[in-house]
Amino acid sequence: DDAIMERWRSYGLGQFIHWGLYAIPGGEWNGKQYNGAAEWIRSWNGIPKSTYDSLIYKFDPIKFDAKQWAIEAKQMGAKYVIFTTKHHDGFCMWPSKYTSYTIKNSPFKKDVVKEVVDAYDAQGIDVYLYFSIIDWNHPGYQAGNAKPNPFTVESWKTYNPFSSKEKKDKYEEFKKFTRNQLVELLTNYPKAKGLWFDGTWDPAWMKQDGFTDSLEKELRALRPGLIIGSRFRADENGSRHFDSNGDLMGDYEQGWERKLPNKIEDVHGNDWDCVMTVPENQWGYNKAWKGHIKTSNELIEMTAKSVSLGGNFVLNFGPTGDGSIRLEEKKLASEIGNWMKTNG
Ligand code: FUL
Repeated sequence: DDAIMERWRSYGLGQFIHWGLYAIPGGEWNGKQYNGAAEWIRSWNGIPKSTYDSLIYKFDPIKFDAKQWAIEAKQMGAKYVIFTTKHHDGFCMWPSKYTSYTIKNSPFKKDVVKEVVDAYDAQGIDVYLYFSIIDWNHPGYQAGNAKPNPFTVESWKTYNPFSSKEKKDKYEEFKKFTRNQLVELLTNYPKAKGLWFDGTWDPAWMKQDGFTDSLEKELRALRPGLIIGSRFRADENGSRHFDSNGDLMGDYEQGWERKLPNKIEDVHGNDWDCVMTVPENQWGYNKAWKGHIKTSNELIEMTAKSVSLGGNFVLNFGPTGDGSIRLEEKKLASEIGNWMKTNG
């Protein structure tokens, strides 16, 4: 729908928020600093599932104030926000009825997604829901989580991610679960304008049997005008964004992660967004935040460049385990906001 995409195109600047259980350790486990992305700590640090999952009993962000977040986002000049409803660890920031691994069973209990949607909407900021297909908590997901060995163009073509019928059946359950959660999100939060997908690079998800095609149709029928990024479906040829004809799948290209296109030709006439971290590769809260920390001038330049190349620039924030936004991020937001007021 053109009018709807026109609105999307007018955003320019957006805010990304990565917030979940991983904000509690903040990149540190048992006193050890961990170098990878903080939201991946369970996977790369080899933390046993049960140990990691028990973070749920510690999730009590008493400083969380969605209204204040939204006010500050508005001051920064953000026209839309993308919020992590569920990251790879599988923890749901809304009370999903399809799993017990949700905010409802944490000491906090409140529906964070609802608070975020309502607060941002009240400020006139459009809300998009980030949703990870990868779900380390769901047993069915694990069933399809293997790569061909050796992993080559040829081996991929004939690869069957399921070594047994049992695994295939389990993965079918996972697909149903994923479908149910997406329908649930769109039903619970009708104000949300779209979905931003992640974690679709798994063999079982990539090896399509038409499932995501029909699911996409179902979601669009449920919510006419819904905006869906290119990372949802995956083409047989292994591309996450373009089908075998070279056409973009979804409404805009989600391919520009932590990098900007250089010139207009790079975007092939497609709509696109660029999602950017402040330090090198940290989306979730990381106490240490090492490496080059981008300045507001750099971020403003990236915003201007994105807009001049016809895209949206989305700056990431990683609130802490108690629900506050770190001072460094607040400072950047207000500096960007000052520039946006006169130039946005
Ligand atoms: C990536 C994820 O693996 C990161 O953790 C982050 O969410 C980023 C936006 O997408 O693919």
